Amino acid sequence: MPTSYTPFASHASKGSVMRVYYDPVQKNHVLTHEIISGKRFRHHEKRARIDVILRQLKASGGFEFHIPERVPTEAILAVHDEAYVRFLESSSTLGKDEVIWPYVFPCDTRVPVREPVTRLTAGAFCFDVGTPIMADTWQAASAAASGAYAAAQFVKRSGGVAYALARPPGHHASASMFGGYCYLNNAAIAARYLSQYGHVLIVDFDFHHGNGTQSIFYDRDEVFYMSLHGHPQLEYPYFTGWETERGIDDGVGFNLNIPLTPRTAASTYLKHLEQGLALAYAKREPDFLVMSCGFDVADNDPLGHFGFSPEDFRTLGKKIKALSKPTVLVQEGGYLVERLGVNVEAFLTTFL
Ligand code: OKP
Ligand code: ZN
Repeated sequence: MPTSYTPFASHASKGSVMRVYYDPVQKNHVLTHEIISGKRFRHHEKRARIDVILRQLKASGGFEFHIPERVPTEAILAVHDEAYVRFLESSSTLGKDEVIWPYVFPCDTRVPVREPVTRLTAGAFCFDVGTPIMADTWQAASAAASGAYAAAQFVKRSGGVAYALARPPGHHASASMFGGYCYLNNAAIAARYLSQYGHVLIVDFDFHHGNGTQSIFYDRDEVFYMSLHGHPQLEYPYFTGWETERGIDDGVGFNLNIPLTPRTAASTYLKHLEQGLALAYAKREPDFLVMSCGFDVADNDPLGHFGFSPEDFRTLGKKIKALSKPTVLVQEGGYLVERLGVNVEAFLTTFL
């Protein structure tokens, strides 16, 4: 059982209380900068994102904070390749100022990647240049995955709703690739765990397509992956997220992409969400929901442009709550630090 470290009993609402899974070590992962199309930016995936969410939820009341137990290695290996996980793990021996930051990738080499993958050949496990690995990265990423896993366990045994304050995020990480600020796929780890007990529907509302989650479940039918996102013709991660991507082998029909044009209004977005849910339910009603919660759909987010207000996040939350399924809410993106706390609060409080 996870340990409760701050009950906040005095603020707790009289109604239900939501469990929040978070480990303070998730703040030790500190990213300095990133290069986007040759330009240098302060890194968008700031540790302050965690502070503002925690502060807002603590002030709001109605939340109970738990440090998750360590996720079993088997639960990580149910989603990720062993060599990849071993590589990430080994990065914790980096020195304080060392960083693994791939910039060369083995595309079209016509020769196999030499094993084992080293710090210099980490491009074998990576697909972009915005996702460096530091000494504390593995500890933070595995703690985020632990939160998603603990939330899934709680939801399985209670039938309720829980939130994993996952940072670093996860939906871009595939079985053997880090990228898009993601190392371990937190939502996929939760979904894979729940899929032992029933059918799972992942709803990914992050502004970016969850290429990693799609890839992990692409040839399987136990987990249906559905995503709404900025159209990949114009938006990261560019190579995936088209509506023509429907799954392969046993997974055909269990992958649904809803790419939306720039500046789609929240009201239009929410109609597409309803249509998507109807299609997913027509295929099969799920026993569990896993939500990849990206708050970069918020108005003025530096990396997204769907213009969601706190009220729109409430509408979104109500639609999901109305499905009345055991639900794991997993934090993904959201980079407008000034508004992230209120947006997360607006969304989560609809479930109380
Ligand atoms: C992570 B998550 C935009 C460059 C974006 C990476 C974005 C990663 C997003 N021009 N670089 O919130 O889905
Ligand atoms: Zn995103």
